[in-house]
Amino acid sequence: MKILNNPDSNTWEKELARPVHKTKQINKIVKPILRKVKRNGDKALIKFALEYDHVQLESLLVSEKEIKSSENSLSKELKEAIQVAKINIEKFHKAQVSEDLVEEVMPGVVCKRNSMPIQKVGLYIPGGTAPLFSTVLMLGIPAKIAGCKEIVLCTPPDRHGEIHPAILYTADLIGITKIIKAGGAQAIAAMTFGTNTVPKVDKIFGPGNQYVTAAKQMATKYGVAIDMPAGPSEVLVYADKTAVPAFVAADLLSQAEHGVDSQVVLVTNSEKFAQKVIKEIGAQVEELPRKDIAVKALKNSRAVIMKDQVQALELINEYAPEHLIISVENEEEVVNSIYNAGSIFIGNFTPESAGDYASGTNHTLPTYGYARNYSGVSLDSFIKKMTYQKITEEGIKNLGPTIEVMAANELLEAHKNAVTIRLNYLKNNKL
Ligand code: HSO
Ligand code: ZN
Repeated sequence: MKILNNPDSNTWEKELARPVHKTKQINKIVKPILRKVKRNGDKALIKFALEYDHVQLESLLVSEKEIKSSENSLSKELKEAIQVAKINIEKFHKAQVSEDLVEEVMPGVVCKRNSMPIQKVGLYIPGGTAPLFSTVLMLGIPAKIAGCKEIVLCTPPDRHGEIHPAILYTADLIGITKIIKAGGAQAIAAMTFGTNTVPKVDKIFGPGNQYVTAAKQMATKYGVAIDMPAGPSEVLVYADKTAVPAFVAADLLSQAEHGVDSQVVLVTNSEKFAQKVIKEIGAQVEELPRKDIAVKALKNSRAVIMKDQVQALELINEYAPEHLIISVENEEEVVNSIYNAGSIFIGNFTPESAGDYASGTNHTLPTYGYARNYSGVSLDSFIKKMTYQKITEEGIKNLGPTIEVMAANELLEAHKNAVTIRLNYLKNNKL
């Protein structure tokens, strides 16, 4: 972990740059995958499963029997933990349901706004080295609360053609039954274009590797929405001497273990504290099963010593971390000064893992500095707002002249006429 000592603000961008991806090369691989799935549907998915997941699939759709038997493969302890997490995530996301609104803006002119669920959504759950069943909760629960009509979940099979039982159990627990054995860019393509087995969806959610991310970007060209441009996990910890170095080290490592391209950052006002954290990281990382990944991620990572608090906060807001842990004496003042972060974790006893799994907030958050202009996934991500209006005779008399003047001045006579014809009718009682 490189130490930066009071870096000048014009070096921040360069010194804290996230690892870059070779998007051109990736797009070159992903484009033909989309094309093949569009053309050959299920057949292409089965072929890609053989090529990338090394399995000959009999069926793309996970059977009811497979779903039900997942329960027997999990410990009671894990099932109970998933249930507790589910309850908390449900509580926090149900609290996000907002009232429809109605406003009579002038006599006889009533405007309304309602929430409507996005009808068909696709959830992508990556396979690979960690079975992210927690992401099934984070995406499936708000989709259910929103009332999405069709929810399809795509996740890659293992070499035996099986899906991790915790993913199946969690999906079943929240009532998702359409689970497809498809991973990578081909899964995104299937949900974009539709195949015999996979429905075409309106919006695609979920994390994934660079190929998945590239495919999601391409999906937007075909009228499919996506949750956000996703990148590798990251955390920034802002800590002073009131923080516990071992806790800070553990939090930094918790994101470093996600992937070699993850980035973790410590910002602190004391070099002595930074040294203590670095020493702790050295000790704790040795014990981790994913040590190799974490060590590589730490190479992209920085400890920034910032004596001046105003500058430190400026740096944090400019970096716009996906996760921000604030463990300082004047926590309230600091929390209130942050305007760019995906999700904030406050105090010594709030590890980021809490939000990753079970406290209730969503863990699908903007990375790569997108916290400047994107929110994390929430109930709103599964909803669109529709507006309505009803104008009475009195209403059109009240509002009509305003519309007529505006339309005439935009030189749009037909617009004006749509009002004038009605006002004349009301005046003369005939057309
Ligand atoms: N920190 C990850 C979410 C996650 N962590 C899932 C563990 N499991 C993305 O923000
Ligand atoms: Zn995590």
